[in-house]
Amino acid sequence: MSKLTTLHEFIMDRQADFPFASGELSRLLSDIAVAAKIVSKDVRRAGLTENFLGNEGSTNIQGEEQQKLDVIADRQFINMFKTGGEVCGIASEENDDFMAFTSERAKKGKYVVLFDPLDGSSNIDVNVSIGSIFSIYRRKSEAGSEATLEDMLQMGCDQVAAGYVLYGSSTMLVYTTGRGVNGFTLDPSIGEFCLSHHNMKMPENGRIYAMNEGNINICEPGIKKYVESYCQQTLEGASRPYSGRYIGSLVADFHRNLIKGGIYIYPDTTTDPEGKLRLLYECNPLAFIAEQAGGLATTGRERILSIQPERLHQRVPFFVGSKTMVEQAMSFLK
Ligand code: AFP
Repeated sequence: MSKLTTLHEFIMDRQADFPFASGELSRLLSDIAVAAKIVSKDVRRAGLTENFLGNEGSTNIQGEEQQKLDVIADRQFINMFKTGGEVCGIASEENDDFMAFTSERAKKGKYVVLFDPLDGSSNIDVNVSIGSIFSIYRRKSEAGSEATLEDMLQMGCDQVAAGYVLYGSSTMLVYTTGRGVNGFTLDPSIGEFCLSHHNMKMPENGRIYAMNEGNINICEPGIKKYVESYCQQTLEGASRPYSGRYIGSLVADFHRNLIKGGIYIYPDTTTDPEGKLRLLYECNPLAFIAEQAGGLATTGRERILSIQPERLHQRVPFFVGSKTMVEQAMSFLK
């Protein structure tokens, strides 16, 4: 029987890749894993207690109804970051503004974290996979001072690490620090994330497309053409038609495509002219992982990781997945 590598061991081994690292990033990643285990425990019990299911009765900055678990997960992650000492400030999809931590210890923290505590939360009540997504940057402001908006509005290519936790048929944590992508499955019997997907690579091509096709007539004609006359075209030898698969939970759709090959599209529409997904909490972290795994992530026209963010809750169109498929989809927009 081969020896299990726990996430903690893996993080410690990888610390040697960064010769001048002081261990803060390693501790931060370990803190995220602990918060993820606590959220996973709550998600797994969601149907059993009224405290976890249903609306919180509030809306977030984007006017979306907050679910009870959205709020619980948000508090859990914030609490972990606030007390860990590595993070000077955070921005969360669930909160209007960013949060600069005020304790002397936190003000010395090197990092900021931007995150979506529970993505796909409209799926919670129906027991469909959901996820948490995080993105870590080195602060721009001086250590010892409070975090600033400039710390939060950094380009995706400056991410130090990014990852997601998928609460699916098992709970998985997938992350990158810019040296490949690795996936860890939570073994509930020992309460540890264990290395299960080493050096993940997204197949260069695939035959799955994921899109909310209810929007097909309100997005630009090139997308309709790509879906109807390319993805759905019957072409022997070209593995078409593709299979349409849409969970409506970005982390789950992305994870499936990462493993099997595929494309996920959330374009701009006449009702959402900037698209629906948020650059800082959803697109940048998944774009970093996609590129590290050999895939591509664009707005349909430009690389996601090269966008200079202007606002915390900025939205962008999102095309992410297998390289050949994303390039093909983009060619319909030209
Ligand atoms: P919710 O968190 O509100 O369920 O939104 C999920 C999400 O941001 C992303 O995870 C999905 O892929 C996408 O939105 C689904 O959006 P549509 O319901 O418009 O297809």
